Amino acid sequence: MANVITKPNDTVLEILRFESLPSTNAEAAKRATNGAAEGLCIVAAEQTAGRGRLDRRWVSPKGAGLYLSIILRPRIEQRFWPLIPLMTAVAVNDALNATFNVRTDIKWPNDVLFNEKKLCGILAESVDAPTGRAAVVGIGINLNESSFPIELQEVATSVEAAGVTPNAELMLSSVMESVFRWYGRLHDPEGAATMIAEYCARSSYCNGKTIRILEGDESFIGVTCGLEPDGALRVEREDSSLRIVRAADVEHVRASNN
Ligand code: BT5
Repeated sequence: MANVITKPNDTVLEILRFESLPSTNAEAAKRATNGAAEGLCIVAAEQTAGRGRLDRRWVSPKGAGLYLSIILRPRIEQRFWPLIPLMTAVAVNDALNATFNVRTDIKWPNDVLFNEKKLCGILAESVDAPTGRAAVVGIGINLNESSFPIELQEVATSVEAAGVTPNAELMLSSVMESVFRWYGRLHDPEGAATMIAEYCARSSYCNGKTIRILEGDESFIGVTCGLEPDGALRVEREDSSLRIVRAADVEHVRASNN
């Protein structure tokens, strides 16, 4: 695939709103398959089957969160497509900071955390359509915690809990503006390297963090030492060997010096 064909400056953004959907990602993927253009954004007030990674569930009650999915048709090399969810996490991080003064961390690969709890989850999926390959980027941002089930209370947080009166419309426009600004930068000649640097400037997980990595049935502890050019996490194990982690869950291991 060619490096960069055009910069996506002229993308037309369109928002389609639904009262209820099983999943905005599923709806966006269906429309991408049917040829929907880049820039279409599906928003639902609730999701009845919100999806996380690895078929996990995203709790999406009515009025408690912003649930949206954006169709992208990236003109970057295929090997850099894994940077799209990382780019989205940077964009959400910046939108929360600029519009609401909420400062967040990014847990690799793409959980947006406030006070070490998850405020936003991101799910990027690729869709092979007759009109070419598309990416669907799903973003779930908790606005309040009024309907959190008990199992989320310790691990999740919300914009409201961060001290801000949540305004879903302002959040939506701010997130979309930020996503397309960073998406444009990803298409710059040095866009992939810029993305890695900007991600690491916002994520405490990139360097020097002791973490447990859960990769399928395997689990090991190591210290992070940067990202590969495609966003994979470099982890040094206790025996000093280096592991490149591409698809895994990560947990912070609290050590006295970390
Ligand atoms: C994610 O998966 O974090 C990706 C979530 C993406 C959700 C958006 S909403 C719009 C779009 N449409 C969809 O159908 N999905 C996307 P993962 O890293 O696998 O995390 C899932 C885990 O997060 C679950 O197993 C729970 O432990 C936890 N979780 C579920 N709902 C949550 C919530 N509302 N807030 C915080 N954590 C949650």
